[in-house]
Amino acid sequence: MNLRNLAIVLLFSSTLSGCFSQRASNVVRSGNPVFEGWYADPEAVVFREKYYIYPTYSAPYEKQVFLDAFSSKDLVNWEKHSRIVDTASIRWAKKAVWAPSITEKDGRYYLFFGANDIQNDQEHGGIGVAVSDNPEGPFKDHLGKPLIDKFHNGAQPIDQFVFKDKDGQYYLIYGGWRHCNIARLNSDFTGFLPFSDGTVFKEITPDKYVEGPFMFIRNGKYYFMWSEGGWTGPDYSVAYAIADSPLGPFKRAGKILQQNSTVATGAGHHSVIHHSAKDRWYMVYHRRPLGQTDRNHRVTCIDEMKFKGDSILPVKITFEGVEKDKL
Ligand code: FUB
Repeated sequence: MNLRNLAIVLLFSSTLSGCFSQRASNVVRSGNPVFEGWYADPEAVVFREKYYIYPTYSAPYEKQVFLDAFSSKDLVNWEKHSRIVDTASIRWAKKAVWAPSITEKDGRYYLFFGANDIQNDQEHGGIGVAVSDNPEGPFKDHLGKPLIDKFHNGAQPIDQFVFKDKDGQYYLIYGGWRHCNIARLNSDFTGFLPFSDGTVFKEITPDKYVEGPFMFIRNGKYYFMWSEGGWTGPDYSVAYAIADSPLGPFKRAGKILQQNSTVATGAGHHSVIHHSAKDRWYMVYHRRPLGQTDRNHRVTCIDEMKFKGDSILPVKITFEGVEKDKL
């Protein structure tokens, strides 16, 4: 185990007589960040009894030409899987390979990503999809071209999240530039199925939305989460809404992840994992270490996420991270 990740928690307990005694208990925790390197936009998932994190390699756009992944059996010890996909195999992607989102379908793994940071419909790029038989790659281009290469409803085609609904329908929820769309994926992820009113891209943008959408279901309700503020600055943060349908409407319930002046700034672009057997929830996100201003100095962290009734409580960001939690 990496010594950096060993946080020794000293528990002080008082005796009945009022005297203090010191009881040392070794609690192994992940530490934050959970692995070394500048990595942002982490998507955490569980595949084959292992936790995986798929982050953006945080660097100048021209150097963002590959994705690494990380796996762990316990949230504490992480193994790096280098270059699970790169622009040599995704020929249309030239730079800014961002914000992976992955799902398993029929034994294959589909990795959605943004590339090229297109600024208008004349530029080439957008959201692509790569496929592999192994969550650790290597991934190959599924289409040989982007899946979404145009702006719809004002949404820049970046920051995709692939969501599987209760009925088995897969959706792509995505969008930068303060607009968020949802679209129904077809069965082989080569395109989209229109909604009953004939539209393909439905806008579901909540108040203050900027980018980085994420969705999960709990107790039958749809929790929609997103990033607010600017990712290059300290105010980047995460808020959420709850609805009865993946299409919303989503009324902003409040902020649940943000900077802490004693821990880190720019905490945002997150994902959530649920250890269902223990009903533990984890927020996996990036943040900027205190005193750092380089926009790319973003590191991947995990802290526990708790609920009160249906509401999500504000997440306490820590240096210690989370306790060892085997699947
Ligand atoms: O990492 C590149 C971009 O930064 C992402 O697409 C945004 O969400 C922001 O985190």
